[in-house]
Amino acid sequence: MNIGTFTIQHTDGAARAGELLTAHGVIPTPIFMPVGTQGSVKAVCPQDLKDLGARIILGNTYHLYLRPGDEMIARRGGLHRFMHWDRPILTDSGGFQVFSLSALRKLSEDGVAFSSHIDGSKHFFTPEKAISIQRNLGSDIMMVLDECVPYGADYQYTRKSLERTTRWAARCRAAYPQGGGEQLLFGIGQGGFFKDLREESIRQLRDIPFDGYALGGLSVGESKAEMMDILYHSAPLLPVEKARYLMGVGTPLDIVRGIDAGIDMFDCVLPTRNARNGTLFTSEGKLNIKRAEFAEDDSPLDPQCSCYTCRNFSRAYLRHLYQAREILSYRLNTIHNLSYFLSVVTAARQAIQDGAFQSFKSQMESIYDT
Ligand code: PRF
Ligand code: ZN
Repeated sequence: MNIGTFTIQHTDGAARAGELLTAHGVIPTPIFMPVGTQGSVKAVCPQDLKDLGARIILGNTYHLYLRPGDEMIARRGGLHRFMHWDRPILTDSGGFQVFSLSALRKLSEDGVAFSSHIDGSKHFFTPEKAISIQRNLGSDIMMVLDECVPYGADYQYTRKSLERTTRWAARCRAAYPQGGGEQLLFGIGQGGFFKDLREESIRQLRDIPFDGYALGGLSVGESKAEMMDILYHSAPLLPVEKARYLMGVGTPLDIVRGIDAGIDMFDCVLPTRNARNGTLFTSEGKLNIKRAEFAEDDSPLDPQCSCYTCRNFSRAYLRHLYQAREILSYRLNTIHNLSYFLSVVTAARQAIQDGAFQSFKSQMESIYDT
């Protein structure tokens, strides 16, 4: 089979169990992608990620371009070799990070000018530049440069913005024509919180041949109800035969609902970031390891979990590490949270195969309320 081939093996309602073929191997879907912004999934080694069963990780164009530089990484054989990770990598295009991290950004038809959050130096991203950086990084899946419209943007602004995002997507595709190499390129739908604009964005993007299609602009400050409304409205409009990716989402329940809406791929900093502040996701819900009630609790963090952390350490020990600000706290907590998020998508995949996805979803809704 060719790189880029997406096959759907089972469906259960709108939920799909499939496989996406990339240059560094097959990704089973639904999938959760741990975030490795700067060429490292914080607090864990590539070997840990393999032991956890991670199949693909995410890297960021914006960060790696600024430091250490995409050309520096290219001279070392690309991001896989540089960070010693031989499974697939997806890179975000930089657009979203420019808007969330950099100061003094200025948008024009040609691209976005911004200053570095590290040293204030000035830079300019165009769609072509975003592709050239991701080519240097050598990611398996590249994302088009887009504008993630801020929450609360009005109708006119959102319409103008999504049209420009489509033109940028076409320029990204032209800079890297389909079949131009071993890397895949995904389009990104925007349109804010207006259903007709979401429809328009996807309709325009569908005319450009991408290897997969993402929904951007969600989880940007809106209520859960608003996000779900747009998600369930938009996901079915994405091409059915291509991989679908919900960017930067979300909680375990958001992911399960995303799968229910027909999404295949997810990424979020939640498991890794929350691990470092002591918030742990378990088969019994969310738990904060700081709490006094765990001071002498000798039970495993999650009795249902078979990760390295849960097999070997008590809640009392994990609380102690957290209180003492030991580096190992970050590592053990991250191993568990990633293991949990990966187990959720694995269980969802199995439930889809078994035709039991709705009962799986109900079970998740009984554990988590958001
Ligand atoms: N666009 C890009 N990356 C993203 C987003 C987006 O809209 C989001 C929104 N949740 C997260 N990451 N390029
Ligand atoms: Zn665990």
